[in-house]
Amino acid sequence: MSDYSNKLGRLRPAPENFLSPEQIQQVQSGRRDFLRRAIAGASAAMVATGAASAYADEASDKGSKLILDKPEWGTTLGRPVDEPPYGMPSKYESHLVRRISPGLSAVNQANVAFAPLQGMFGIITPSGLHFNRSHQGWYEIDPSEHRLMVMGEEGLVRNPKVYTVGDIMRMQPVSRIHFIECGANSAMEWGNVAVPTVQYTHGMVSCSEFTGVPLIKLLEDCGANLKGVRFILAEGADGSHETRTIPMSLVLSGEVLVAYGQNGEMLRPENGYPLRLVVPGVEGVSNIKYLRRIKLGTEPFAAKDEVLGYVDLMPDGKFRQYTSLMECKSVITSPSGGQVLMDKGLYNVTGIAWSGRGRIKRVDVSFDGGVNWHPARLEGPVQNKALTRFNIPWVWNGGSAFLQSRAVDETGYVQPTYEQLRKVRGTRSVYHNNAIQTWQVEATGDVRNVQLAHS
Ligand SMILES: Nc1nc2c(c(=O)[nH]1)N[C@H]1C(S)=C(S)[C@@H](COP(=O)(O)O)O[C@H]1N2
Ligand SMILES: [Mo]
Repeated sequence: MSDYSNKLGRLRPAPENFLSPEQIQQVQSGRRDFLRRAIAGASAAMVATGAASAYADEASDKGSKLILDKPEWGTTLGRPVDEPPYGMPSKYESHLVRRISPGLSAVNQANVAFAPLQGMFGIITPSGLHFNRSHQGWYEIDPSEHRLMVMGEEGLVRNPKVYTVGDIMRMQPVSRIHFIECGANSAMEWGNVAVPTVQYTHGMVSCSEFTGVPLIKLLEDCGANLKGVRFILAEGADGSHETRTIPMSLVLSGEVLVAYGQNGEMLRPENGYPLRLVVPGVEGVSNIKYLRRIKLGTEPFAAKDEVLGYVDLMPDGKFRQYTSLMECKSVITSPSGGQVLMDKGLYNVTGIAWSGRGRIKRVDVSFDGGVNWHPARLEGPVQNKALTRFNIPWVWNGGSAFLQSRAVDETGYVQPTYEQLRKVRGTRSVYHNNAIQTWQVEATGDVRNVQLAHS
C-alpha cells in the first residue's frame, strides 16, 4: 500500500470495504446520516496507518536501496509473452473495481455496479470498468443466434427486415466516443449527503469509443418512410424487456448507433453484446442493450420505462415525463470522498465534465466552496457528447477547503448549484441530478462528501 500512495502523489485511494454488514443494514433501513460517521471513522484509521507507511520507506535505508540496488527480479527471465492470452491489470491495481453501493437494493443481479471514477485517467473507461446497470442481470448471448428486427406501424416501412449480427457488421461502420450516464446517477444525493465516495455519487457514467452503424442506415435499408416517422421504439431481448421511445430527430441526425464495438473490440456481455443502441446525450436507459427490435411509429409508445419509471417528481406533486436529455455536469474525481491527503503542498486536481447537448466549453474549479473560481485546463480531445478531462494544480495549505467544479457546455448552459436545482426540482426526484458536487478537505487531510447551504 505504501508504494501505491507514493505513486498517487501521497494521496491514498478510498478504503475498499468501509462498511460492516450491520452498517450496510442500517443504511438500507434508511439511516443515511449514519454513513458519514462510519466513513469518518474508517478514514481516520487509515490516516494513522497510512501516514506511517507512506513515509517509512523514504526515511529509512529501504528507500535509497530501492534505487541503488538493482532489483532481484531484474536479473531473471520474465514471464512468457503469450500468458495470459488476454491481458489483465497488475495485481497491485486490484482495488480498482466496480462496486455495488451499500445504500441500494440487495438484489445483486438486478442492480448497478458503479465505475471507480476516483482511480481513472483521461476520458475512456476501460471496458472491464464500465458501469453496469441491468434491470434483470446481464446475459451471455451467442451472437449467431441473435437477431434484430426493424419494422413499423402501418405504411411506415416498405421492407421490414430481420438482421443477423453479421449483416450489420458488413455495413459501413463509424467509430465515435460517447458517454453513457444512467438517469439515476447521483440519485441518492437529492435530499442530503448519502454516500461517501465519487464511485457512488457519480459512478453511473462511463465513456467508450463505440463502433457500429448509424440507425438511419438500417431504416433506409428497410425502405422506411422517413418523413412519416416521428418516434421509434427500441426493445431489448433480456428479461426486463427494456423498451424506450426515441424521437426521430435524433435518428435523423445520424448520431444514434446500432453498436457492436466498444473500445476496439466487441461489446462486453455486461454492456449489451452483441448489439446495443447508443443514443448519445440521452439517459442511459435509452441505450438499449441486447437490442432485438426497432419499431417505427408516429406517437410516443408510452412504454413502462418512460411512463411508470424514469419520471421526475416535481415539488407540486406532478411527474415530468420524457425528460431524457442528460444536462451538463462535472465532478472532481481526485481528490474525492474517502481519499486522504497525506501532506501539504502541490496536488493535481482532476475531474470529468460532460453534456448531453454537445461539447464542453469550460470548467471552473473552486477551492473555497464557490466564492472564487479558477479556469481549469481542458485536456484534448474535447468531443461531442463525451467525457472531457480537466486538470488544475492546487497547493493545499493544510487547512479546511471546499473543492467544487462547475462545467459550461457549448450551448452556454451552466451546471447548477444544489440550491438552484432544488428551487426548480425540489428534493424528491430520482433522476437528472446534475448539481455541483462539493468535497471537503479537512485539516486532517480526509476528504468528505458535503453539501453547503448556499451552493
Ligand atoms: N436490455 C437492456 N438494456 C438496458 C438496460 C437493461 O437492463 N436491459 N439498462 C439500461 C440502463 S437503466 C442503463 S443506465 C444502461 C446502462 O448501460 P451499461 O450497463 O452498459 O452501463 O443500459 C440501459 N439498457
Ligand atoms: Mo439507468
